[in-house]
Amino acid sequence: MRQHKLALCKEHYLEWVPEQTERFIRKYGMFGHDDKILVAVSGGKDSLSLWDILVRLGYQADGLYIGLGIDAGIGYSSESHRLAEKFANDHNLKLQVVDIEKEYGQPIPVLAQISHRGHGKPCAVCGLTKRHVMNRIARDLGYDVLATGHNLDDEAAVLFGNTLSWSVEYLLRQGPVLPSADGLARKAKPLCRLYEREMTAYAILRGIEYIYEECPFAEGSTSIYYKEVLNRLENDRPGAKLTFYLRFLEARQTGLFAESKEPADYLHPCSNCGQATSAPGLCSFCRLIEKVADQAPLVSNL
Ligand code: Q46
Ligand code: ZN
Repeated sequence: MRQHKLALCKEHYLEWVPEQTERFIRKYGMFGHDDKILVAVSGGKDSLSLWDILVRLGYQADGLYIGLGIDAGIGYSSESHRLAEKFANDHNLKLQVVDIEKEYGQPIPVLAQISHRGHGKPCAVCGLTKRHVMNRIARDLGYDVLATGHNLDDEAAVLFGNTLSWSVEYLLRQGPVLPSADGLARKAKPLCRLYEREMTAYAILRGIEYIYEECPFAEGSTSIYYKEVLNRLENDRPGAKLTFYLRFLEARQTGLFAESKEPADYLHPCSNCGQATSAPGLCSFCRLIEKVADQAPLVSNL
């Protein structure tokens, strides 16, 4: 690990990653051993490794798998579901499963087609749906905190995008932990300071079976492009990515965006599901589902 000027053998590496994670959990006040944690698992290396690490650290962590219904010729969702179930069974852990098609009538690609009238990628609708479901399950089943496997590369790419456009509203919401607000669970990203490469090494060394393929719709995305740009920078200046992220957190803490509105100032509960939304009335997810219901007769032709 050039950025830390550190080289470890397998045995010590597998101790180092959980130790670092525990340090970040405490440093950012993410959760404690009495909290009930729901880990969002996609079947990928980061989320399964996070679940593995939390359990090894003695936290009470259940998993949540959301079946998106994305096949794209490679059976992406069914394979990721199989791996999430396998991990849960092998470790005797509880996995909550939500199947979008069963719950909302259509899989993500169809919901997206309805929403976009057939144009564009499904990612916006997918992200919106995942956020809604994660919040709903965490709240309805009494979890204190929702943990996601975002690593440093993910966080730095989002930060890079938000900084390029100076999206203060989004910058304000980015951090290792987001406190709970009305209808929204507390969110934590315990891997936010670990490089993607470090997480891949952890998953492989721990023998975790995970889905190697990215979601087929991720191809060509802006976030992958930003990750490539940041990797070039990191290659020339080891540690650049980490410094970029950490300096942002420091700047935020010292009130760089102090004059901006705090999110709590402009959030209202959705009149249907109760989750926080920026506009009065229905949240974006409930508006989407309303639209899907209106167009139900047309859907069978898609
Ligand atoms: S948003 Fe888009 Fe991802 Fe959903 S459709 Fe696939 S790439 S899974 S993180
Ligand atoms: Zn709603």
